[in-house]
Amino acid sequence: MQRVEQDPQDFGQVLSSMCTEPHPAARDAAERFLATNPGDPGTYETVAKLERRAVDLLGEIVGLPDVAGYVASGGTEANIQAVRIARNRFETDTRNPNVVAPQHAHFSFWKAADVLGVELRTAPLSNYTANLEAIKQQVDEDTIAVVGVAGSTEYGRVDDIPALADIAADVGALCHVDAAWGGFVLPFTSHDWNFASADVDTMTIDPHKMGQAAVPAGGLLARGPEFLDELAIDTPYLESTSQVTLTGTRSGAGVASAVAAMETLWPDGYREQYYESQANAEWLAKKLRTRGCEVVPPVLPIVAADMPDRLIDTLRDRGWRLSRTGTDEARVVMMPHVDRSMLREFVSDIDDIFAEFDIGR
Ligand code: 0PR
Repeated sequence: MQRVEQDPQDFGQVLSSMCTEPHPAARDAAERFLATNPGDPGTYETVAKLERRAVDLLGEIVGLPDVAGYVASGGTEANIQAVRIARNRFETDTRNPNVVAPQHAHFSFWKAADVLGVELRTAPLSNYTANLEAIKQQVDEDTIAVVGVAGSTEYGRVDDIPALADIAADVGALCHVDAAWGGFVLPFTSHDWNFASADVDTMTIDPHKMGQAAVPAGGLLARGPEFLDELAIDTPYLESTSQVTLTGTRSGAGVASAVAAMETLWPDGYREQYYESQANAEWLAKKLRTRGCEVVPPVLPIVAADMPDRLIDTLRDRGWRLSRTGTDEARVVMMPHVDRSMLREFVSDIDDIFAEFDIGR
């Protein structure tokens, strides 16, 4: 049988991932809790308590200290569950439920719509954020949720969350904010994105992205426990009597590492990381512009730049893990492992390639 590589990749050339090296404290906690299951809180009490601690810490980060929620497998599960909350809440009111989201909503909402049998209506953007007029045109009396994105996957842009929450309230729908990636950088910006600044009902925020926890550690949060009650399923033979999560057995490692990361880094460590990542984003944007590439201004630490196809292909051949946006820009996500020295190597490779081939800049 062919031998398969047993070591994980290193992060030295990973430019477009939203995963990163977990903080050492998070790595250590994950290892200690590998064989625990927060899905059975009666048996695994310690990790169940840690999960409540994780939610409390997330509550501080999102401006709602007594927030309800749980540690999910990731942003996809949290988004699916948020749509499920809305669907179940309005089950008796509407036969054709729809969710209205700006076009840059993550593809997990398409999964949610498919699994839950709701219609997903997307509205065009203007200047990389939700166009409020277009959203208004899509909502109606069958709308169960309006989605806002706080840190879009491709460009790191933030929708006008208070305005979207108002639109949701006008039609009696819930407002869900997807801050899966942005949630750990937005507290240090002036954006209105959280429960304190708008009538947000549910939110996705993932410790396993900018939170520097081990995978899997996502977060689903809700303004109150009654929202989670919409998800409750009886569990007759467990010591606990019901479950609100989508998956059954869950990762205690993810929960413990999320707590360890947040206790270590909130708020000062995350603040420093945000400043460093944002400075790196602006540094790279400038370097790329002076090399003739058009760059989408990085509002949060994600840089998207138009690069010649041949440049991108050659960078990939040289080992850089670089993805492209839907409109083909190269996209660099300033995760904690993407530091200045790595970016210097990246830019130096770009210069090399420009020199080697006469690529039109
Ligand atoms: N919401 C937003 C705004 C996201 O960016 C993502 C993932 C999700 C939800 C879904 O989160 P999970 O993947 O945790 O379920 N965004 C990244 C993406 O789709 C995920 C990713 C992570 C991709 C690491 C590649 C990678 O190497 O691009």
